[in-house]
Order: sequence, then structure tokens, then C-alpha cells
Amino acid sequence: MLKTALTQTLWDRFHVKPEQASRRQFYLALLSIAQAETARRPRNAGPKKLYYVSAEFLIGKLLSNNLLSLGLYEEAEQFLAGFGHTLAEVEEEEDEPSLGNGGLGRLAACFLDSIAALGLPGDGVGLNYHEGLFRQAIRQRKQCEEPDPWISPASWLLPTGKRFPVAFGSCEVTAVLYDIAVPGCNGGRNALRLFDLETVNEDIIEDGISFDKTDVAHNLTLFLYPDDSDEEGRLLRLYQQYFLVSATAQLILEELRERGFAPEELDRHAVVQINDTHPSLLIPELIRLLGEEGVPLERAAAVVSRSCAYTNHTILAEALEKWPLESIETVAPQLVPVIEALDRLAAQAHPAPEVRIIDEDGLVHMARMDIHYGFRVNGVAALHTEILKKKELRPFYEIYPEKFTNKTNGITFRRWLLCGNRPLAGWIEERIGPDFRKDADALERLLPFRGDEDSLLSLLELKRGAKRRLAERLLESQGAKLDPDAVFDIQAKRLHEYKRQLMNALYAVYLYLEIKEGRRPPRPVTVLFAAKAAPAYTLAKDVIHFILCLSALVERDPAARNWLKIVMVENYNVTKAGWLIPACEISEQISLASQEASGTGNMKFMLNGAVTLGTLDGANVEIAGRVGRENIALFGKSSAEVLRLYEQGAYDPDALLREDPDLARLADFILHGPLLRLGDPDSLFRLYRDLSHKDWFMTLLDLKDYIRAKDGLLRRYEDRLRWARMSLTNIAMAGYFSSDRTIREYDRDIWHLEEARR
Ligand code: 26Q
Repeated sequence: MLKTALTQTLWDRFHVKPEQASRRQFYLALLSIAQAETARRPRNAGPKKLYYVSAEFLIGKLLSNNLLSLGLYEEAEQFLAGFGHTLAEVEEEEDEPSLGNGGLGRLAACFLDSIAALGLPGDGVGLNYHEGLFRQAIRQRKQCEEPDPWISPASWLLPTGKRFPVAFGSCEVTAVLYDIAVPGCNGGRNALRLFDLETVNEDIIEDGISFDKTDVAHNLTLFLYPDDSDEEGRLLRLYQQYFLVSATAQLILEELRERGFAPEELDRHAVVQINDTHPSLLIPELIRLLGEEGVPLERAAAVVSRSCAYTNHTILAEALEKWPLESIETVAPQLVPVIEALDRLAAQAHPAPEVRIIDEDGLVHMARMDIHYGFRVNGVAALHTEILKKKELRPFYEIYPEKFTNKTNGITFRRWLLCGNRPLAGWIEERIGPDFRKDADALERLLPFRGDEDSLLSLLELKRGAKRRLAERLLESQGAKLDPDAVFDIQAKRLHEYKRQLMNALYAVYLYLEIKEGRRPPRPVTVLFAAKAAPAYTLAKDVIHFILCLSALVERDPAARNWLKIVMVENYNVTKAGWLIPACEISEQISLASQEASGTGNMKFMLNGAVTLGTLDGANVEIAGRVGRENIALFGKSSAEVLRLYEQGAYDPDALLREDPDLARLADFILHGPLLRLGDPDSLFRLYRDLSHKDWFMTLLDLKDYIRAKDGLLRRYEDRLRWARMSLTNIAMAGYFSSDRTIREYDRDIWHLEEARR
């Protein structure tokens, strides 16, 4: 019936027949049909509703995904084919909303998909940043930031007409609510609810992404986390946070009232998942609003504590939010007495200074507030949760052991396999039938095909096809020329020191020098990087600059360029991830052990048949446990060893470089004359100095073992059937990492939405 609807819509809206319609017209017609179809479905309902509150939702383009959930994908693809189009081409008309930084925001998006798939009543709540995070442009081998606008008549936003006042210390503003509908693949729907600032004004953006940070009445929903390297930026971030939570608290209480419940019944009818500490002020704000409804503070605190659960995504000290009480006084003075009361109340039972919400310097520790006044706290992978219990949050684990729980992350297979890699999904179905589309664990039925040479050879062919497709796309988008017969080795994730993109780049230096000395790898290697750096994160930008200079140096060297190629994929986002993941052979997951809470890219690459080259960090530990040591390449010091080095202050990069000429030769290459001439010497010197004197995330510690592991993996690649078996095993064992499994666990142990229905 899609055919009829599409033909009719094209005629009604644009007065064209399908054979004359442009891609744009097809896109807009499909958008309105998908929206109408979704609106016809019942909203998921039940006695209890989940609010997943997050400063980020990295949802990516929605057309294919929503058509899949609505059961219209096949029909749309066939109909378009009749007029010489593909869904992928039509989807190019959609702008991707860049409403997130990386893992935490993408996780929230995968969760929305799975919550809807399981038919659970649960909405996401966040902010409608008009310019997203930023668009990354590369100029003079450096990252430049530009606005990344996405809102247009072609976006999925639906106005709701709902408005809420938000009172700051300095002024009052209005939050207006938009929805993006989330259809579930088994019927029903939920919504992503995005608050916007009624008076937001894009005209205050100056060159690049700069704007007056003090003009909160016009800037609050322009960008996600504007630069917080200075005081004004940090204050703006706090304004954004209060804007989000104040509007969210009002929405939750309004919906409670509309469903006929009293404020004091909040915990029986709503559950709030706080995605990292960014929305933590929701706790005092809800308590404050219950107070206005006449609920005394201690009772309000008890009810709210039974309604809120907190997810921790990091152990990095700089990401554990602490706000000066003074800043809160400026932004939302009405919260100060509430937070002080919560601190006193908690301190009566637990007076130790390391668990105080307000410390002796007047800093409010957001995670501490979440744990005292929430009923659950979870880490995002087994190792991460253990580190929280034994180290970072140990005093809290001693007080509240029953609150701690692990929820290993997951990814939605609908986006990352069924839509994102149709040829692979087809290959799987030919072998084990369609059950895996609904039940990810069924992928294990692929295991017997490890012995089937035809299957192994066709799997290699599929990978080659995906590599060719990526090569075409990168040629078109940025003029990069890739050889599909090279090994595709990919590191795609935010740029951060702990993720050690620099270590990967130093392997490329090693390989370059080997090639120059006549020792070539078994076949050409293409190393792809895709990463945005935070605008104020100087060292991260230095790493990008180094990679780009290295890429140019190799490219100019006729003796090396046929054997090694280094590519920086511009403006990494969900769309680019969709290009890279099916084409990957070696998945770089090389964080310093203990530092990557989970990782989710690791799961996406595995599901698409890449072999992981990784440390025993985050969810890599669980990947290794499932595929077995023969099907993953592990290297590096363990998290226990790393944590011990930190505790004893025993890591010394200077000494390593003095004692090991091989390491020194690689590090020194950062200052290699021809390289310096291609780039900015200040940036490269700064990078060298940091690596040789500080190297806080211990790049040099694991570099040699990394080289050993990667060389070994490249040799194993040459046994093509053995490689295909590794690849197949990774696909077959990926089922556990479906976010449907993760969400079932959240519901079973935290939300109890299903149980409330029974
Ligand atoms: C904090 C304070 C001030 C400014 C910014 C921030 C800030 C912003 C974003 C802190 C953290 C983030 C994002 C964190 C994040 O993406 N964490 C990732 O979460 C994933 C999902 O759980 C994990 O898989 C990754 O391991 C983790 O790095």
C-alpha cells in the first residue's frame, strides 16, 4: 500500500508522478508517510512510564530505520528501484542531527530503539540544539569547527504546543517542546522529547562556532556543550543543564497529574534514568516542585529517591562533574536550599567527607547526589562496574551495596546490521533463516558454518564489496583514493588521549620506517581514522594535526605510498559510521586498560565481521570472553597493572625513551624535519613534549606490545580462510551485545515497567 500512498503524496504535495519526482521529493513524501503511519499507532502505555533523560541523543538519520520499524522498508526500496533510485540515495537528502558527542549519546539513541522494540512505555528527554555539536572541517591539516545546522522542513521534529517557564536567577525563559516519534519494530510508539528555547536566536553566532556566551536568553539551545574551557562557557553549560531539568521535571509532574495520580505517587508511576551526571539537577528540582505541591522535604526526597536511577559512563576525573555552589546560586538560586538540605540529611547518616554532596570547598558533587538520592547506580560494562565498586565509588559501595548493578552496553542491530549492512543480513539469512532479525542470540547458529568453505569465501567477497563501497564514498566526499585490496584498519571514535589514537599513528610511523628499509607488510595497509576533538582540547587537536601531516608525508613518498595509506575521515558522525563499519577488517579498540568504560563501536565492528585489535578494557573483556582468544588480538598491560602504576606514580615516559632506542626513534619522528615542514611546528613540538615528559595515558607503555600484536594480525590476515573463520565467529557471538538484551536487563533490575503491567 506504500506505493499508492507515495504516488498520492507526490501528487498532492508536488504535482509530480513518481517517474518525474526528484530524490528530494521522494524523501519528503516518505517522511510524511512515515510520520503519518507512526502517528496512527498507539502510544506505548502502562501503569509506569520511563523517562530517559540525557543531554545527548545521537540519533543519526532516521528514514531507513523508521521505515524498517514500520515494516515499510522492503516496499519502499522496491518501489524506488523501479524509478532508478535507492533508499540510501534518497536518505542523502536527510540532514543528520548532531545532538551528541559520542558513545553516551549514541547509546541513548540505541536504547530508544530497543525500548520501543520491546513495547515498553518510555520516552527520551533532551535538548534541541539547533547547530548540534559542530561540523568538523579540515583546513591546513587542522580541525576547524563550523555550525552543523539540521532543522528544516525535512527534519522529523513535530511541535507539541507544550511550553514551560524556566526561572533562572537573572531572568525567566520559556521552554517549548518538540517530539520526534519513535516507532517500535513490533508496533506501538514512544517519543524523543526535545526542549527548545523559545527565544533562541541563530543570528548571534559569529564566525565559526563563537557567540556571546552570556546571552542565555538567546543562546541556550544553539550548541551542545559549548566550549567549557573558560568560566563563561562552564556557566552556560550549567544554564543548559538547569533548562533541561526544570522543563523535564514539569513535564513529568504534568503527565503524572494528567494520568490522575498524586505527586506523592511519583515513584509508582514514573522512573527516571539519569544519563551520566549532566541531568543530575533533576533530583533537587523534582524535590523542590513536590515541595511547592505541599509535600514536605523529607517525604519528597524519599519519593524522588525511589524514582531516580543513575548511570555512570566514566571514571575520568575531569568528567566527574562538580559545580561550585556559587554557580548554582547564580543560575538557579531556588535549588541551593534544597541541595543544602539534601547534603545535611545525607551527612546525618553518613558523615564521612568523601561522601558529602557539598565538599569543604563548596563544590557540589553531582554523582554523590545521584547515589544518595537514587535507588540504583550502574556501570556500563562488567570491568567498569567492578572498578566503580572497588575504586572510584568504593565508599558508596560500602554504604549502599544493594544499589550497585552492572548493565553492559549494547547496540541496536536494526540500525547496525539490518539497515546498515543489508548484504551481510542477507548472507546470514541464507544460512540460518530470519530468526536473528528478532532474536540476536540466534546468530550463534552461524557457528557450524565455520567449516564451510563456500560460506567463508562468500563472506570474504561481501567484505570486499563493502570496502569498494566505502572507497567510492570517500572518493566522492573527500577525494581520498582507497585500494579495496589493502587491509582496512579503522579507528573511529572521539579523539581522546586515553583512546590512544597517537599509539595507532606511531604504529604507522613504525610501518613507514620498515617499508623505507625494504621490509614490506604482506600486503598494503590502509589505516583510517575518524574522530572529532573537543574544540578546546589542544592535545587532541595536535594528534589530529600529526595524523594529517603523517598522511601527507606518506602520500608524497613514492617508495611508501603503495604500501601504506593513512586517511582521516572528515566530520565523523553516525552517517559516516554507517559507511565505515561494514568495511572494517581490523577494529582498533586500544584504550589504556581501565579507562574506556565500555565502548560500543567495538560491538558494531564485531557484528559486521571485523576482528578486534584491543586491550582488555571496557566491553572488550566481554567480547574476548565470548569469541575466545583465537578470534581477537589482545595486547597491553591489564587494568590492574595500570591502576597500580597510577596509584604509585610509577609511570615514567622519559625513562622508557632513554632506555629503549626503538621507542625513541618512533617518538622522535614527531619532530622529523620533512614532517615539521608539512605542519605547524608549535603543535608538533607540544605533542612531542607531552608524549616524552607526561604521557598521562601511557601510550608508550603498550606501544611495543601493540606493534607485536598488529604485525601478528597482519600475518594472520594472509591465511584468508582462517581470517574468514575469525570474522564469522565474531558475527556469530555478537548477539549478547544487542541493546534489546541490555534494555531487558534495565527493565528487570531497575525500571520494572513490564512487571508493573502484570
Ligand atoms: C562533562 C563536563 C563538562 C563538559 C563535558 C562533559 C562531558 C561530556 C560528554 C562528559 C562526558 C561526556 C561523554 C561521555 C561518553 O560518551 N562516555 C562514553 O559512554 C559510552 C556509553 O556508555 C561508553 O561506551 C564509553 O566507554 C564512554 O567513554
